[in-house]
Amino acid sequence: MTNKELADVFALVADLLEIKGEVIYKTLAYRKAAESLTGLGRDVNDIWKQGGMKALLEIPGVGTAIAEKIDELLETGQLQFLEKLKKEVPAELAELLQIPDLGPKKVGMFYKELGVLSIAQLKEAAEAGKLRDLPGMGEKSEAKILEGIQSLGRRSGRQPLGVALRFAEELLAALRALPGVKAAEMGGSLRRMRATIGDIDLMVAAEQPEEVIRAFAALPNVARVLGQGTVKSSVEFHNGLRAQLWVHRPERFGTALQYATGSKDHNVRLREMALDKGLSLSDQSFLKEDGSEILCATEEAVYKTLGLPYIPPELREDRGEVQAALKGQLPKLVEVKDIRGDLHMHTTWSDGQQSILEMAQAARQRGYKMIAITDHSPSLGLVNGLTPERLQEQRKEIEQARKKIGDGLLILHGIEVDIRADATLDLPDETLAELDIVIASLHISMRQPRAQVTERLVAAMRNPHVDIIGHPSNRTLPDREGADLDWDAVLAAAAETGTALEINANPRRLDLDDVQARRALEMGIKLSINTDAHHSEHMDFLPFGVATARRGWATAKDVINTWTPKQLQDWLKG
Ligand code: DGT
Ligand code: CA
Ligand code: ZN
Repeated sequence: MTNKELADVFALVADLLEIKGEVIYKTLAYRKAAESLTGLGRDVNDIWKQGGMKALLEIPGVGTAIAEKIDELLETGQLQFLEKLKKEVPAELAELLQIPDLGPKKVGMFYKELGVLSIAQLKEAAEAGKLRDLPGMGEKSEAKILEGIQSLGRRSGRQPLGVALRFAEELLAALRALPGVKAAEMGGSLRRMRATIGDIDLMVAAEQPEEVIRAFAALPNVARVLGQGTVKSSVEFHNGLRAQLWVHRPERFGTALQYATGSKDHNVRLREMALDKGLSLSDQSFLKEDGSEILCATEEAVYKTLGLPYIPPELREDRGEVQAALKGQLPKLVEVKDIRGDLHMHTTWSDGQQSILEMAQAARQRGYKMIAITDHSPSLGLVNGLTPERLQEQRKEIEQARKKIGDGLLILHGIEVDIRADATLDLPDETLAELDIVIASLHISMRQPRAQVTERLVAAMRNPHVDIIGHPSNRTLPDREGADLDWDAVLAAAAETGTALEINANPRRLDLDDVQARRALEMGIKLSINTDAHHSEHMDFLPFGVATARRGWATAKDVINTWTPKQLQDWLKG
């Protein structure tokens, strides 16, 4: 069994236990084990063969009970505990948990009351109006389930950028360490920093491709080889990700990397330009009409041959970048080093994990000049939201942190105020007026009809105290769609009120997305790239937000986080 298959068994156990009605904490160990196995860099089979039970216990998140179960699974391919559980709770039911917003309690109830065993049966029951009369249900929740089932049909099978990028970096490090490897880079959507990734494309420059191909297939976390040629290999890893590797000779690496980076539409555009010059562009070279080749070792050389300046990968989507390059009008894109501060973060005052001082110290260590502490407002039932009274208390702690940190870091006292379902904000105006910075965000009732949910954002922007809209669509990657917003109306209101729109850098969000960010910039709207850190380590999310802004053609001056503290404070006052 692969790591992924083991992880799937434990995830199934957890799901079935929950449907059966076990308390959550009993299922947590299984969830943790599943997560740990998925992220593990080594093959569990090897660990088990070399060190047995004792070695299994050294895997993070694996205790005695789980280690025994892994041992049994690897020994027999079966788990008695799961087989018994399946007799009590049909395993098919776990599939129903994929429906967004449908929890195990309801799944269990639909089974017991109506005998529903599959998504198809649930759909039938919902369409026949049989769910609405069950306890805790109604017409609305029945409609929501139908909607959820429809959204399942749209699932992409893609991975969030953050997951794939971290993994690909490890692969590159392994490839670069191989003898004879002159260069190793990622290509494809990963290099273009798309928000989600279909598969990982890797490019290596080496004289001896066979050796690289062989070593790649033998990497410890490869689950199976899907295809292998002399210069190309395609594999699936234990975590379920797939990767393609191409090996090219160093003198052809430029054309190869350019080709594999794409996008396909960008490549088509370049190929047309080449043809106009009597050249045929491939991943190998430019082929002249007389049969001779122009070789490019670098991408710069590829673009130069076409009479173009270098085009950054994030722009290569055929959204006008080639035309802009021809006119010498490519934007000078914002970079990570331009960012002077993070303006959205949480502390132990609400659902964050560290104190104000700890977050401030971490920010200073990163060389930031400014941060904003923006905990949640009260209406989010699940967190310890800040009432006006607690905000007063928090102000004192902010003052103390300012004294300890000194002048090098501007600490703004802010809030992430919830936009309620009725379009009002979750704190009174006089409270918001006292704060240095206000982010307003949608968290609840985001499935309201378009006009209603749009009006909530517009109303928030019309409030004179609101400076930024946080994660505007409230999507989560890879597959939970955001609110059904009328973007024309949202952007018009942002432009009119001078409200900045956030690009939330959390790789599960990347919200605004690149397309809306570009539209916003064309309308003169400012962007704010923030990590929404709930722990200082989350400040590491910044590059994902910057990449999304770059894909939206943002320059440094478009992003309020690149401004000086003085500029930012003037803007906040204005
Ligand atoms: P993904 O994997 O779905 O996230 O998206 P990409 O962009 O990584 O696409 P993928 O993996 O299918 O192909 C990698 C690159 O190979 C792509 O960005 C451009 C290049 N490519 C693939 N198919 C074609 C093609 O038919 N024509 C040209 N010119 N390039 C292609
Ligand atoms: Ca790809
Ligand atoms: Zn937040």
